[in-house]
Amino acid sequence: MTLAQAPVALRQPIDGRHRKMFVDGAWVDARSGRTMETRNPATGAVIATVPRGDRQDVELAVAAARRAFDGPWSRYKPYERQVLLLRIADLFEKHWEEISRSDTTDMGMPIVRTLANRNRVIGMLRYYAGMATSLHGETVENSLPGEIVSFTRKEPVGVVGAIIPWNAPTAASIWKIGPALATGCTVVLKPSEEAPLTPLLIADIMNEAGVPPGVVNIVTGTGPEAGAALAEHMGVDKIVFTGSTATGQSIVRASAGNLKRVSLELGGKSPVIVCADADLDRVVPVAAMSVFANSGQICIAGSRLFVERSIHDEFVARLAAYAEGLRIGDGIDPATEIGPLVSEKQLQRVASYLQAGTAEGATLVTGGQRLMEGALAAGNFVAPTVFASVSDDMRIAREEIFGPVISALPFDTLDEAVERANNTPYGLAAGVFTRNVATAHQLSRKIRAGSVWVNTYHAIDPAVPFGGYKMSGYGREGGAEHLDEYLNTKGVFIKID
Ligand code: TXE
Repeated sequence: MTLAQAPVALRQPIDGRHRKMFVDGAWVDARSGRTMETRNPATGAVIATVPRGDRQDVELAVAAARRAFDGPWSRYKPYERQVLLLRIADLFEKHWEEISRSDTTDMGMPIVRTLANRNRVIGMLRYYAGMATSLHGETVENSLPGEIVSFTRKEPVGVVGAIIPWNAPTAASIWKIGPALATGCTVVLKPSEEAPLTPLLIADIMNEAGVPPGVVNIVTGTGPEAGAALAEHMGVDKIVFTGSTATGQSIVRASAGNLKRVSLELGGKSPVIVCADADLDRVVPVAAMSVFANSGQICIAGSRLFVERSIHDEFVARLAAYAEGLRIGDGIDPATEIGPLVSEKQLQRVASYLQAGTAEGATLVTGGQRLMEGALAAGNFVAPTVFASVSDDMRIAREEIFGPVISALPFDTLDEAVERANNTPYGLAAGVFTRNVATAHQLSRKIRAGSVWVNTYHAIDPAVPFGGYKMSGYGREGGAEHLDEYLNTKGVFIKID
């Protein structure tokens, strides 16, 4: 058994504001020499430049990943991969504050939230570490003539291309890199151009932990350049993607060249159903934060809020009061509950939905505008917004906004609520609030979504599969199914008579 190489402490070289990307165990610039800027969305300030990698850089990274996969990494035993993952988890613990600050300054998520994600992310790493030594095939009884032993083997799929969004860079990176390391795959990860800095910090940690060169590569660049090159690449065996449904569709098309495996975690328009018997004191904050957390930039945002008609008006009034009490500002301030949107582009997108809501006849109960007072004017801040009198056919009730906008929709019967909740091309998540255990069971069965939360929201655990129905994607992250996404099953027959 070759022991995992000893940890090295090699910190990423930072030249002024410039960072490099990580390919084949080295910090490099794009072959073209081009760079791109990343900004702090709370202040508008450019905080760093990173390489604008493209097809040539993807080529080099995939080649490095292939060499590592075929070479030294293939000799790592499950136990050694486990040790490595546990070491990475320990280093995440050590560097957690730095990681949290990086996410907050690069994409705006409040520091209270980035810090609080610690156990979830480190828990994922330790879960994958545990799974690394639990991978196994099966012996299978066959009906063939003669004596033939048959069994299955689980083998790593190979080089994994991971394309991630900006709304949760740390968790998204680990949900891709963790299972790859556990199963013996190698990775080329392309962060979002809106938030590339934490994935580069994660490369630093991988390096510090002693991950061999070429096993984890980070190529920064844009979607149409670096992302598309990765999705099309004939040397990539699998693409794992989190992002918009439209980009997911283009990735599926791009993957056809070599029929690489694809798993997709895409957008959502998740329903939250509040029954009249629910405990409103508890439900209002949960329903509000199911959307407003991370300023609505969450794939599982419960943005269609179905409220039983008898409590609708009171619920909406309480929700608006809660929204108005939230502290909005630069996420680096520990008192901030709501940070900015990630970019000017996202701000424009959300603003267009705010206009559409009013234009299509919804009632604006609170919010509805960009915040421009004092220091907020420099950033991309939008007031937490509640629309009432929304009908199912309005754009704000149908399309993913990815902003702090709740559409409240009254309902009369549970059957009607379920039918309307399911009347969407998406199926990522749903929430149900009720004190009736039969209702809880019935609705959690009938809702067509990959996760259903009853009397809670946002519960995500590394041991429980997470992913979409319908146009929210396919494949699961979390649980044993997650590792299967990174494994091929081989059938072996050995004639012994
Ligand atoms: O997403 P994209 P964007 C939704 C959300 C948001 C909208 C647009 O509604 O408002 O998408 O955000 C890379 N080939 N979600 O433009 O384009 C891109 O560089 C290969 C929901 O940021 O999906 C980035 O790394 N890759 C979502 C990643 O894809 C391509 C999270 C995601 O970008 C590519 C993010 C291409 N042709 C946005 N084009 C969620 N489900 O959580 C882009 N990329």
